[in-house]
Amino acid sequence: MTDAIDLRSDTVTRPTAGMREAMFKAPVGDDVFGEDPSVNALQDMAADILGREAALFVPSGTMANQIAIKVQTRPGDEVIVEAHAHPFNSESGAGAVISGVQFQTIPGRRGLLDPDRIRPALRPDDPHFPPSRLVCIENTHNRGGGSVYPLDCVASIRDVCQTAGLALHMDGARLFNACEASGVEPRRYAELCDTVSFCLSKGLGAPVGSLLVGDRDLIHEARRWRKLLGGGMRQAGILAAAGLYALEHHVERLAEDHRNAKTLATGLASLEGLAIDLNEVETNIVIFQVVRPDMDAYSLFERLWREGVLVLPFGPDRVRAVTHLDVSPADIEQALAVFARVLGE
Ligand code: TLP
Repeated sequence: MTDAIDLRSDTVTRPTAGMREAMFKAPVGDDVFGEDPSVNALQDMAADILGREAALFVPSGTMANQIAIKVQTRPGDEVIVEAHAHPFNSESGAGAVISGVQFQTIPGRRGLLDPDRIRPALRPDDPHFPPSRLVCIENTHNRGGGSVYPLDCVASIRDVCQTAGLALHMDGARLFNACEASGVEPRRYAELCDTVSFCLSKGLGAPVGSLLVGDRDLIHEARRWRKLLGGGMRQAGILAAAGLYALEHHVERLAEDHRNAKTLATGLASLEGLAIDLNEVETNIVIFQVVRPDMDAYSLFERLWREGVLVLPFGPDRVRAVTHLDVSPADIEQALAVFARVLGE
């Protein structure tokens, strides 16, 4: 459906002409030998933006999260996450397969963990229990509706981790959305975490790739695990060039996506049969409820699909719509007209 208004995810963006040109011209080498100048430049830039020693370019956000878990745990350890966290729910059980860890989930508010609920969840040093080793937080939180972690909340989580000797990983797949919305610089979040991952292939508009950022020794170890998992890429500079372009050209424009999300949410709120709290729309993710006896998330999704508006059911009565680089204000108006038509039927 090439003419559709695709609000399923910000992963669907296609590289712009400028990005394709940068990819075309990219100097390349063999990155498994550490010789790809574009990959090295991207890793340096990522480390610099986040104010950390080193960064590693990996094929996906999933691999970044899983390597972060791998290098900061031992088999049998426990990883504490919010109940709707991506690594627990949407990474094919990789934590169990790759790292042999188990997850302890804590319900959060819109996906955000409350530091006061982490403390009692920590395991005492007792042979019955798995050692608590790592906390993973998600910023923005996907299933929480693009919610943003306040910096002081991350600082409090950091304090809990430090006191108990746990590491802290931030799944920042949409870190730059969080920063745009909160006005917090990426490095302020990053200085509180042991590792941070972020994706180039979501709102930033690159076709492929994520970064894992942290201390030099940890990233050195991460490089070995990337190879072991089959993520060692050769002339990956073609992809890294897209990432460099994205970091240079597509960060500030995320504000546009956030404005479009607000417009979409405001329009949806005025439609009979949908429920949404506008205060909860902080970034580019809009999650709303279908509250009609004759329709659920799946039937609404199907009707919209037939009319060329693509969204994602997130459960029987919840739907997600995500704004991004390939969605204009005019697309939002058009999508709202389709929603009104479909709901009025
Ligand atoms: N999320 C995808 C789907 O898996 C749901 C999406 O469309 O939002 N962390 C977070 C918070 C994510 O939202 C995602 C992808 C990932 C990690 C994984 O990234 P990829 O898809 O690059 O492995």
